[in-house]
Amino acid sequence: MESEEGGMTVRVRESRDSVRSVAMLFDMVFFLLCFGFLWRIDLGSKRSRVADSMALVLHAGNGNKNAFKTLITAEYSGVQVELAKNFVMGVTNKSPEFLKMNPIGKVPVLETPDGPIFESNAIARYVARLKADNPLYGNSLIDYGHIEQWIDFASMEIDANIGRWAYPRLGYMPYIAVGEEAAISSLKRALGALSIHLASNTFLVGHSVTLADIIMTCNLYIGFSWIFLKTFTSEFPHVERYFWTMVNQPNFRKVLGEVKQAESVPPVPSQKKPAQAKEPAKPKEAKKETKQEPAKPKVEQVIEEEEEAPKPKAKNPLDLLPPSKMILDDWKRLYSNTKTNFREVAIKGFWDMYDPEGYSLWFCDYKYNDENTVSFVTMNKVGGFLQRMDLARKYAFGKMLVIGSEPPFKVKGLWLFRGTEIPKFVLDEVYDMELYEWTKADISDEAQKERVSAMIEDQEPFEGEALLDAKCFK
Ligand SMILES: N[C@@H](CCC(=O)N[C@@H](CS)C(=O)NCC(=O)O)C(=O)O
Repeated sequence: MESEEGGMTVRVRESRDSVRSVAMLFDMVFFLLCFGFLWRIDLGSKRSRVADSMALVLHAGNGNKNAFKTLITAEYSGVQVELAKNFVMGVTNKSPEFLKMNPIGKVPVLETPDGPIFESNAIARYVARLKADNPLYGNSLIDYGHIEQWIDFASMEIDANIGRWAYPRLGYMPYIAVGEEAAISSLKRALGALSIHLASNTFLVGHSVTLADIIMTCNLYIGFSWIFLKTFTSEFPHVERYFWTMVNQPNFRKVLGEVKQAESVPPVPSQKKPAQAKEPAKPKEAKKETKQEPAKPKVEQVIEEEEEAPKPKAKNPLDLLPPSKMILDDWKRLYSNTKTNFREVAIKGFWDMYDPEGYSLWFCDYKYNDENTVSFVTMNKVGGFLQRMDLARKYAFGKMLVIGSEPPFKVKGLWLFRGTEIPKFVLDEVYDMELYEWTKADISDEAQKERVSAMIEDQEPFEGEALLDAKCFK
């Protein structure tokens, strides 16, 4: 009996347990359905709240290929995105407000009602997802997988190798011949594979533009615009066909405008390598003989920002100033030709020629010296500034000193400008000007006059410190 009872008890308990399990299962299914439904509503309403809100603000300069990814995605997705107003590369992205959005200080960053997002691919993905069932993400799970596959390929195999080839030539990294060779060889391997895929596919995935095409095209854009000559791309005919088809799609054209292929590869910049930079300064004579670097292409458009320096206007207001007894070219010639007794010949000659009514002297002091932690990056930064000053060559002479034997290095300079003020077109068009504190030299003050002489001469030690580099703009 007992055992039967026991058996009965067990059976009853088993059947009660199974009823409870079924009930729990129902509860769970019900809960999941409700919760999932609510979650979907929540995501849907968030999506529409963000998509319907005012335009999302994208922080980047005009012409940044990483920002293009988002702007093109927004065109395809019907999402409003606008570039932050008054963004100045190198200034805005170093501000405390910007660093709160992206601690690494790089652009682009997208501001959303739910907080900022950095990393250009992540931003483009987010904008694509603001449109429910966006065709930019394909029509199936496998499409989605392939889209992500090509996005990674575009970043790791294409963009990274274009960067390793182009950026040293554009002055953003030290140039190392074997590094360039390796980058070109990896790039050829990737473009070869891409060309084979595109031989039988108009788009990377499926039969219409996807996010993968947008990211791939923006990455190829830097290559085609700066470094891929026709002789190089003709080895990859399907990539050529693909690229030109994509950049001519209306939504791409709206953002990229007309795209032109590079006609020459930027020359290798004649830069000091980091290792050489630590060597003691060379004797003055040797320094003076150093030729001015050949004009390099304007690189801001590629990495930083893209604020292209407009060409000098035909009639510069400085040409309308009363004639000066100081002939700038005479001074530049004296500077270049003085090989010995620099103080007695060139510096004395400078003060004999100097006309404070027709010219002015300015000290500049870099505002962010604590960021100058890497010698060659600091020197490249100064080199970039001098390239951008190219438009003032007829009206200016400058010396830029990189000071210190240990990081952070200080950057200080001296500039001679035509006119008694810093020319307006220089302030307007050379964004680096804002990165420096400018003080007019008062040459009635002997100490300031001596400082001018010391800077022209690259006197070392300068203000008690060694010189890492001295660049001349003439
Ligand atoms: N992986 C990042 C790269 C961002 C990046 O390198 N941005 C450059 C401009 S295109 C920049 O902000 N450079 C400034 C710096 O390095 O301080 C992305 O895709 O957003």
